Amino acid sequence: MAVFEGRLDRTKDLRFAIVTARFNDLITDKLLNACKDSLKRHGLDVSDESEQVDYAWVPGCFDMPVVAYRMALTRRYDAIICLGAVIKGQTPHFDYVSKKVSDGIAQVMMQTGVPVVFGVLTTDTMQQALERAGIKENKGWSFGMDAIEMASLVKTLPPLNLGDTSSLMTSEGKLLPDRPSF
Ligand code: INI
Repeated sequence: MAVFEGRLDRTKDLRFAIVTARFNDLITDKLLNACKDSLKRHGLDVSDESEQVDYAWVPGCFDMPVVAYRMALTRRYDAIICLGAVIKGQTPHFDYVSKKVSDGIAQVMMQTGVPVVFGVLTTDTMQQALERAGIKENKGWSFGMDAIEMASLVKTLPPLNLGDTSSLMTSEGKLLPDRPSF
């Protein structure tokens, strides 16, 4: 029997990209700060000179999947963390944005094999978002830990058996993902 699980205490060789939405930056700045704090306290270098963590900014959550996809295709990162906040307003916009970002991020993960943390708050009110971004708790902290756990878990899984899908591989044996359909 084999049991596979991620570890939180071996972060020296991990690399992450954090993609943050500027929309609702009152919330996303707080998520990012807590996420960086969590990575730092688990031993990662999050400084401006860091070789371990890179940062990308997108206008809003809807724009995240394409940037996460490009980051994943670089094969530079063990996990990607997407941070955003979609807050319900008077129009159905919330539903379009929240569905697209959740579906898009799931697709990026499945089509590239790179873990992508869904660090997007979806709330009815700004108050609920604030409660999850610092007033009661800060989910940014756990999004950082989720990234470490998933990156570490994927590294421990048995090697891929690609069978007759070798046409999907590069000459180095890496999987070539299909184009995403989002
Ligand atoms: N983007 C968000 O990140 N959160 C929101 O709540 C939001 N709402 O409600 O409109 C939002 N919209 C912008 C969208 O993500 C894109 O940036 C924009 O449509 C340009 O592609």
